[in-house]
Amino acid sequence: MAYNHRTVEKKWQQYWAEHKTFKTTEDPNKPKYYVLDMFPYPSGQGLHVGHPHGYLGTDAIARMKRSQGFNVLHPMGWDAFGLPAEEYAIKTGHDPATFTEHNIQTFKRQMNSMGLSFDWDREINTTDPSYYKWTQWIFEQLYKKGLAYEAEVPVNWSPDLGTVVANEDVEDGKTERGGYPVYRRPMRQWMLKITAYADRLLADLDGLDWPEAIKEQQRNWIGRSEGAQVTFKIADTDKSFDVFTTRPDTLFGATYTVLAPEHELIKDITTPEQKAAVDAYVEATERKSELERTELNKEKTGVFTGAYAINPVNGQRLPIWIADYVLAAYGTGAIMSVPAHDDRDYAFAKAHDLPIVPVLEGGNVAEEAFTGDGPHINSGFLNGMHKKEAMARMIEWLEGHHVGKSKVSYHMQDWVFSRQRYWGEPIPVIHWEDGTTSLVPENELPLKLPAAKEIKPSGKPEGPLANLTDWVNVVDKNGRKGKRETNTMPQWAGSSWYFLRYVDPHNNDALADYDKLKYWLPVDLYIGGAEHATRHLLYARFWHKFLYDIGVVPTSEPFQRLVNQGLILGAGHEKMSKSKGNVVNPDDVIREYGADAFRLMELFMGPLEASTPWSEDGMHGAKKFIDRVWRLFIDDEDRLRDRITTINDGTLTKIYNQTVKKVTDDFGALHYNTGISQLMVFVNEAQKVDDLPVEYVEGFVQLLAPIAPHIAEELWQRLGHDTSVQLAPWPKYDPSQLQEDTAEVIVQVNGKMRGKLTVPRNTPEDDLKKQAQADAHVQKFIGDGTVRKIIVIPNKIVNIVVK
Ligand code: ANZ
Repeated sequence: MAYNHRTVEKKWQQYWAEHKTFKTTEDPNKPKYYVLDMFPYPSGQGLHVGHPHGYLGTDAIARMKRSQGFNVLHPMGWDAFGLPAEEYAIKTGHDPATFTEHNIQTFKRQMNSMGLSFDWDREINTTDPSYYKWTQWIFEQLYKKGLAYEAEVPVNWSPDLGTVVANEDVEDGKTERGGYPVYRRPMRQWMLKITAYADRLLADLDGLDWPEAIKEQQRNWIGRSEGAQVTFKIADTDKSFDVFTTRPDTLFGATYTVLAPEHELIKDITTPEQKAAVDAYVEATERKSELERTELNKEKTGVFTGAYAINPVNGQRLPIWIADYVLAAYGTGAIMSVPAHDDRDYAFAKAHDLPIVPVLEGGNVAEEAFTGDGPHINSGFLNGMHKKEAMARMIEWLEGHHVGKSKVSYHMQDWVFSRQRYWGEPIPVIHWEDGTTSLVPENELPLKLPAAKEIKPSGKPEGPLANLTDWVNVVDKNGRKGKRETNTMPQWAGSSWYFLRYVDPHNNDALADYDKLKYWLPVDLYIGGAEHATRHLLYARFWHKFLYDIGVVPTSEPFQRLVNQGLILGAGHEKMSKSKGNVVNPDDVIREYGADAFRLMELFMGPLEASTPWSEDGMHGAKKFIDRVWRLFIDDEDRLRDRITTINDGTLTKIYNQTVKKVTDDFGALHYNTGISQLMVFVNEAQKVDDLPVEYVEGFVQLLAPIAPHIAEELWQRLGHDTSVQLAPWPKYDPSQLQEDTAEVIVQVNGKMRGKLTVPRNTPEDDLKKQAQADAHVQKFIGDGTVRKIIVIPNKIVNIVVK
C-alpha cells in the first residue's frame, strides 16, 4: 500500500503531544545538551519555507542527542513585542496583543506540523507580564548599578516611525526596519552603559566557537582604538576642550582644530562676526539626515568659529572650525587636524585653504596626505623617531605636563534603550515632582502595559502612553505626586535573556533558579541568522555578563557555539519575500509531500550554512525517497515484509556499519546532507538483498529518525516497539567492519608511480611483488635493468628498485 504521510504524521504528532515525549527535566545523571533556536517574531504572514531551515537543523541534532543519552533542552518561544505588530494594529485598528496571540497560534501549528520536537511546557512569550516582569527586573538591577541612566544625547530620530532607534538599528543612515531616514537629535533618553563592557565583550570573543565573520563584525562594531586625549586651551579664555587622536605623535603638525556641530562649547566661543555663519551651519546640519551627512561628507563643508585653540606642545594658535565630518558621538566630539598625515583633514585643508605642515618624512604633501611611517621632522623632541616610539614619547610628555593622557576609545556607543512607542515593556520608573526619580519597587513588578485605545506614536518624546493619565499619574503615601516613565523598552530587551527563562519558565521568585542555570548553561548550540551579529548577539552577551557579575547566572558567556543557517532562496536564487511573490508556504508543501519529505529536503539541499534556492524537483525527490523507504520495509498488504529476518548472512554488514559511522559523525557535525546521502546509499544496497537482518533495519530506522521522525516512529512501532524511537539508544558500529574489501596499491619504479593494482585487502607480500612485476606498463619502466630490491607496504605501495 502506498505510504500515507497525512495519517501517519498526524498520528505521531498527536502521540508526541499526548505523551509529552520531548518534555525535559533536570537529570544530574545525564550529560546535558542545550540546543537553541533564535526565537521568532510572530509576524502576520506565518512561516515561509526559509524560516524553519535552522529549526530543522537544531531539531535533528536534538533528536539524535536524546538517543545518544543526553538530556536535551530544546525549547521555543515568541519574541513578540515590537514595531511590526504595532504598525499593523495601527493600520487596521486591531489591538497588538490579540493580533500577536493569533499569530503565535499559527506559528505553533506550523511548527508542530513539521514535527519539531520542542518541550512546549517551556514555551515563553516576551509580552507575557510574568515574563517581562523579569525584563523589568533586569533593567532595575542595571539602574541600581548605574548602568541604566537618562541622558540628553544626540539620538537617531525617525519621524516616520515616531521613535528613536538604536545605533545598531541604523544602516546607511536609514532605519533597518522600513528604510526610513533618521535624524540626529539631542533628546532625553534611557541609555544602557554597554560601553562599560566593551573590553570584555571584545576579549571574550576569542574563546567562543562562533563563525569568524560574526566575531569580526562584533570586533569592528565595538571598534577599539588606542590613542591619546589631548587638552587644548581656548586662547584668551579660561575654557578648554579635549580631542581624541590615534596619532599623538603628529601633534606638532596640527594646523587647525574642529568641533562637531553639536559640540556644547560652540555657542560660548563663536565670535560675533562668525555667529551668523556658525548658526546657519549648525541649523543646516540638524536638518540633514545621517545619510545626507555622510554622503555630503565627500565635500568637506565647515565654518570657522573665529576662536583659536592653543597647541599645548608648541603654543601655536590654531583656528577652531566646526564641520559635520566630525561626529558628536565619537571620541570627544572634537579633533586636532593634521592635514599632512590624514586624508580627511587633507581634503578639508585644501578646501578651506588651511596650512599643511608635514611632520614625518616620506610622501609628497603637495599631492596627498602621507599616512605611512618615517622619521619625524619639524617635531622638536620627537625629531628622528619613528611612529611607535614618537607616540609613546608624546604621551609621556602630555602626561608629564598634565595636558593629555593615553586613551582608548570605542566606536560602540551606549545603547539607546527607550522607544516612543506603545507595544513594548514599560520602563519601571517614576519621575517625582521634586525632581527625583525612583524605580517601581521590585515587589510591584510586573508593571503592566496598560490597555489603550490610541496607540499611534504621538511624535513627541513622551510617546503614546503619556495619554493614559490614569496610569501615568501616581501619588506616594506622603502625597508626593509623580509621573510614570512613558517610554517603553526596545524589542531587543526581551530577547537579551530569553534563553535563561526556558531553563525555569514558571519561576515567580527569580528569573531562573541558579542551580538549574548551572545545570543547563551555557547554550551548547545556538542556530540562527547572521543578521543578528551586532544587535541581539551583542546585547545578549552584554546582559549575560552583567547578570554574571551580580551573581544571577553561572557563566560569563551565554552561547558557546553559534551556527548561522543559510537562507532558503526563491527558485530563481533571489531572497524569498512577499513583495517578490516567490514565497513558498510550508503548509502547502507539507500537505502535498509530507513533513518528513520537507525536513529531508531542507536538510539535504546543501550544507546547513549555505544558502540554496528552493526546488520543487527536490521536493519530489525527497518524497520519492520516503516512499522507497516505506516500500523497502512494508509490503502491499501493509505488513512488515517477510524478508526482514533474524538471519544475518553478513552481506549488509559492511555498508551498515559504514552508514552508522558516517551518519553519526555527519549529523554530529551538522553535515546533514552528506549523512542523508549515506542513508540513501544504504537503501540502495538493502534493496538488492533477499534477507534484511532486523538489527540493521532497526538501526537504519533510528538513523533516519532525526530527519524523518514520523515515518521512523511508524516503522519502529511496526517493528514491535511500544515506545518512541528516540528513547532507544543510538546505534553503534563495529570499527573492525568498516574497511573496504579491496585495496588500491600503488606500484613505483625507483620511487616514481608507474601503475596501480586493485587487490583483495591484505594480499600477501609475495603476491603483490609478482603482480606488480607482471604489470605491462610497469615492465616498460623496468626495461632490461636488474631488479635489486622490492619494498612493500601492505595494502599501499610496492616500490621496485632497479639498476
Ligand atoms: C589627529 C590625527 C592625525 C588623526 C593623523 C589621524 C591621523 P579611529 O581609528 O576611528 O579611532 N577623530 C577623532 N574623533 C573623531 C570624531 N568624533 N569624528 C571624526 N573623526 C574623529 O580614528 C581616530 C582618528 O579619527 C583620530 O585621530 C582623529 O583624527 C579622528 F595623522 O587625530 B586623528
